[in-house]
Amino acid sequence: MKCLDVFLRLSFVTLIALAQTTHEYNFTTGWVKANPDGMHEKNMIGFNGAWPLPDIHINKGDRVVIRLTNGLQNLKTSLHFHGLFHKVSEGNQNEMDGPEMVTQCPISPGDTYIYNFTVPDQVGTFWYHSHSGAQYTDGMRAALIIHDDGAPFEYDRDLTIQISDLYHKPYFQVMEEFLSRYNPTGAEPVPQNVLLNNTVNATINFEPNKTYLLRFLNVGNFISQYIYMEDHEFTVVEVDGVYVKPKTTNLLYIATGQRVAVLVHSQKTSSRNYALMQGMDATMLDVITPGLQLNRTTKIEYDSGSNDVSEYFIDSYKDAMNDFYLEPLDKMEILDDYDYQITLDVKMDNLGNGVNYAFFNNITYVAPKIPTLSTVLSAPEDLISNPWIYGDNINAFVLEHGEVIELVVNNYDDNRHPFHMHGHNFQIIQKSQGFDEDPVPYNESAPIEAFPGIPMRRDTVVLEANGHVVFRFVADNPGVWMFHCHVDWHLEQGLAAVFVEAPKQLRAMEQLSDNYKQVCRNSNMALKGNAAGDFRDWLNLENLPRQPAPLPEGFTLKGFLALAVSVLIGIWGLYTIVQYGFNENKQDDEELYSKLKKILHEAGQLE
Ligand SMILES: *[C@@H]1O[C@H](CO)[C@@H](O)[C@H](O)[C@H]1NC(C)=O
Ligand SMILES: *[C@@H]1O[C@H](CO)[C@@H](O)[C@H](O)[C@H]1NC(C)=O
Ligand SMILES: *[C@@H]1O[C@H](CO)[C@@H](O)[C@H](O)[C@H]1NC(C)=O
Ligand SMILES: *[C@@H]1O[C@H](CO)[C@@H](O)[C@H](O)[C@H]1NC(C)=O
Ligand SMILES: *[C@@H]1O[C@H](CO)[C@@H](O)[C@H](O)[C@H]1NC(C)=O
Ligand SMILES: *[C@@H]1O[C@H](CO)[C@@H](O)[C@H](O)[C@H]1NC(C)=O
Ligand SMILES: *[C@@H]1O[C@H](CO)[C@@H](O)[C@H](O)[C@H]1NC(C)=O
Ligand SMILES: *[C@@H]1O[C@H](CO)[C@@H](O)[C@H](O)[C@H]1NC(C)=O
Ligand SMILES: [Cu+2]
Repeated sequence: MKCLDVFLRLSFVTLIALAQTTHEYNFTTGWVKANPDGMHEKNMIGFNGAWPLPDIHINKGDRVVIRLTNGLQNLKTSLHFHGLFHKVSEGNQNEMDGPEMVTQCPISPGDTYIYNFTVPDQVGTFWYHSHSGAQYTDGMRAALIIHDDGAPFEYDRDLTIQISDLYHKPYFQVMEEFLSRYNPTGAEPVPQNVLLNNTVNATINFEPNKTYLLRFLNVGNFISQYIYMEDHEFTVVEVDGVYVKPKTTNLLYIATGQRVAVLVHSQKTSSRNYALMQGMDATMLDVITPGLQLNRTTKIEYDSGSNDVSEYFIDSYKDAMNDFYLEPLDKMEILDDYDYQITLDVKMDNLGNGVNYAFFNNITYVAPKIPTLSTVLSAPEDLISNPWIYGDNINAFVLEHGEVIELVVNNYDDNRHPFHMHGHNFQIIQKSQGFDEDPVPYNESAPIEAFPGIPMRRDTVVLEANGHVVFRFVADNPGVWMFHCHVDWHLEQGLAAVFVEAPKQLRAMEQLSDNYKQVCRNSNMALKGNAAGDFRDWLNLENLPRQPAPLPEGFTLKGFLALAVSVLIGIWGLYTIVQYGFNENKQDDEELYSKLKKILHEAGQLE
């Protein structure tokens, strides 16, 4: 990795003499052997032969140029800059956002995509990661820190700390086993470990009587983590790139995609070491596999001579800081009412192939034939605001420029989901607790809590089990922006929507680069057309890629298979299960189900 610092001309747009530094990187992806937890060697996705990937440190106003060459032999790739706005009104381009099939074509093996953008108005803790499949699970991710000379707090040292989960198998294999009819309940893969800074034996050095800025980022795929430290208090000062009124706490809860920066004042004098703890949110696990270590200890080293630290436990996780009660330092008030309300109901269920999918409003996201951005930029003027052309299975919503959007997300699932919005952060105006039994959707006539006068804003927010959240934001950033669960397994199950924001304004300002077009050509994707790739009949979605058909009426696969399996084990033993179609190659689904049904009829278990 090399970084060229090039001073560009004075900015004549703002008429202020601003020296802009360009940080230039040439990265080639490739598999790198690693053993992150000391228990299992596996291939991780590195850049230029090295893993972990480098953190990127820049200053407010700088330019970043990354030439990303795909050196993986048979996988496509992409890079997303999590939390950045890429405002076209500031000279940026929507095509720099990264998610494949949304704002770019996937980068084919051997091809290069140039990410080239500035960060005019954002500071704080961000990160970058692949946005192709669940690829970043295998390490294609690192921090992106935008330093700010004018930060509203002081500290002696600044440390970036990634936390993540680790799967021993390659991500595509874990995904195949997960999205399978042999996993009809959709039980998420249980990670083998959690890491801190991509290892299990990081040491953090502290000097006495100093103030540290610790930037925690959860760059994992799935599991949320609690963070706490023996005999040290956290003062939260920044969350997802938003400065907040300082708030002290002993316990942080950080879901995947989220960032929390805290000030920690070290002990006045000290001759011993302390424990920094990571705790898995075990409520997200369907099963706690034997031997799974839920807590991990990292040494805060004051005195390198003294012994290792021992685990340090707290009584309960109940008192974790609740981001709903944070307040942005800029005191931006709640957006007055809304112009357009969008409600998304989250549900998990099986489709006819027996696989468990995730749904917003009964629709599971299936990527279109060409990136949605290509559709926006090639559509006939009179159809550009018609959500139909973007496909009826990507949950497309067209937002008019300047509208206040209210986004209601109701959870009809009993797991937590950290929802992430591209291109924006949003005000959190309602955030319910979790519920064990019946889902509690948002009731506009009876909000569970008074709206906050100065709501917290961030780009990734946890939706609690069976609960709801309500967000507001202004559609002032023309672009195609994805809204999705940041549990990558859930994203792969289809838990995503796409906001086509101010398409007319976008088209007036966005010019697809030659590089964008080249990458599309090399992945055999047309540059014009609707979601089905049709540019003759724009309303025809016949060739749209689709999810499998639903299960027949009254037929819940989950219950059915559970019953079938238990009955079969009871009657014929495990051998029979193998005989009766749990043999991927020999049976198609219809056959499998009719056989199972027949067996159950005979056993008198099903009328
Ligand atoms: C990156 O690659 C480009 C194009 O191949 C080359 O011109 C440039 O010098 C390289 N930059 C660095 C920092 O290696
Ligand atoms: C932990 O650190 C030791 C000493 O630096 C090193 O030899 C070992 O490989 C590390 N283990 C892991 C799992 O990183
Ligand atoms: C990056 O964008 C700037 C501004 O449009 C342009 O001047 C520069 O040539 C671009 N760099 C690359 C490597 O494309
Ligand atoms: C974590 O790793 C990054 C490099 O990836 C390094 O810059 C940082 O200092 C490390 N953090 C700690 C606390 O050691
Ligand atoms: C700690 O630091 C503060 C400010 O730098 C200083 O005033 C104080 O004397 C220090 N205390 C000790 C015990 O070193
Ligand atoms: C993990 O940490 C939590 C919180 O400190 C504690 O309650 C729990 O007992 C620990 N679990 C294990 C298995 O050590
Ligand atoms: C989803 O499907 C269910 C059952 O068919 C139906 O009751 C419900 O209204 C649908 N929800 C939406 C938002 O379309
Ligand atoms: C919503 O709240 C209003 C006012 O309390 C109540 O009358 C109504 O029944 C509630 N609606 C639902 C669906 O619970
Ligand atoms: Cu989720």
